[in-house]
Amino acid sequence: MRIPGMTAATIAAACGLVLALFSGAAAPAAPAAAAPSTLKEAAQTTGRYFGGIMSTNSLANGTATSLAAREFDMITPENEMKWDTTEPNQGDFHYDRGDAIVDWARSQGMRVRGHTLVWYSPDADSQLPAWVKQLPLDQVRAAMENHVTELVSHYKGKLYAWDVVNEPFNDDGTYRNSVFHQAMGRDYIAHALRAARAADPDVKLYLNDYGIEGDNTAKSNAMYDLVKWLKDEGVPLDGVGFESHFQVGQLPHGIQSNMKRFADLGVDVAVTEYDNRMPVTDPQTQRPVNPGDLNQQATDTASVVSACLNTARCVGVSQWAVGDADNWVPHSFPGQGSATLFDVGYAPKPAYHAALNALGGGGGTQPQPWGRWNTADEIRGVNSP
Ligand code: 9MR
Repeated sequence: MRIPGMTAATIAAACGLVLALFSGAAAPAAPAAAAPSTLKEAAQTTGRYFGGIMSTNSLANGTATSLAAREFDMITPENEMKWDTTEPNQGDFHYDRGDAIVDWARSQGMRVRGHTLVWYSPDADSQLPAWVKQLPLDQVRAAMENHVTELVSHYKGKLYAWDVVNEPFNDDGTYRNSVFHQAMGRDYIAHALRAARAADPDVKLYLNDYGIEGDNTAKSNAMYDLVKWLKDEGVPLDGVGFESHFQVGQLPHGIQSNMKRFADLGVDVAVTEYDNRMPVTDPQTQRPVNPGDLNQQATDTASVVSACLNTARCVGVSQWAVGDADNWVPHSFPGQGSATLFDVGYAPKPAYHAALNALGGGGGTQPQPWGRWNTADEIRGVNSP
């Protein structure tokens, strides 16, 4: 029978293909690879990382460091690279705390996000030393560029990324009235990025902020306009970090579409400081919590991870803790806590399994019996990594 449009050669080729497929199907099946059972391994199968933070305190806690090394492949120093630690007095640089975290992370084969070079927050503990805030305005640019140059040079070749400018915006999308903005207007951001690039040609340069995770809010639009302006001006900028400090059941609208519109400007995007808080009665144990909140936290976490997975230029997700025991939320939001993937005893919570499953992994340590409140010691006994 003649098949219209097919020559003898194409028929022969098609038969060969059928034979090849058939013989392939008959060959012994390769053993199925087990699903990765840690966050970092699961993330790696998608070409991404899963990260957390490390602090000087947690570095001395073997449970925290072994859990972090097992689950994370990206580390952000929590406070140890901030201006008050690294240059408490002008020209007086200190790297010991940051170095200890970088050396530990690298010895575990983890990468490091540097955090953060230029940050002013109106909160009292914004970690910008008084001497910077008190400089005559015509000296601010030189001091800022010197700080950036010194830190980026010190860590040159050792970091994956730097949060060069942190939290430049107020919630209404106006620029924060920092000494940097007073001295240079929004140009301070371009100057900081250029100084960072001059000091290390390879490290990824990020802007990082909270409240910019939703699509089309005043603040996310302000960041979008800033990124567009910087790209149009040819200023070096590689990525935007969405901090993602959330409350259970209240994810901002349009996380994924927001990631995509930033990525379409030609930058990487990342979830840099994820946590998801809920009401807790006791700040010490961060219990009791409503089991419904834990399940909602798991659902929210899967949504955040999936938004990243569905965005080609989303490079990874980091949570702002090793676990609940070292997370900032109970200190800053009285009555709130239990915001991370691991409880105060570093046992995995439903949100951990939700993240692992969303990344295509499985297994891992089983969830705790959340119907009753285990003590931290019980959990440690059951789950020490
Ligand atoms: O977790 C950090 C906390 O220990 C510090 O006291 C605080 C200082 O302002 O900074 C916290 O980390 C912040 C991060 O550096 C930037 N984004 C918001 C984080 C939580 O406040």
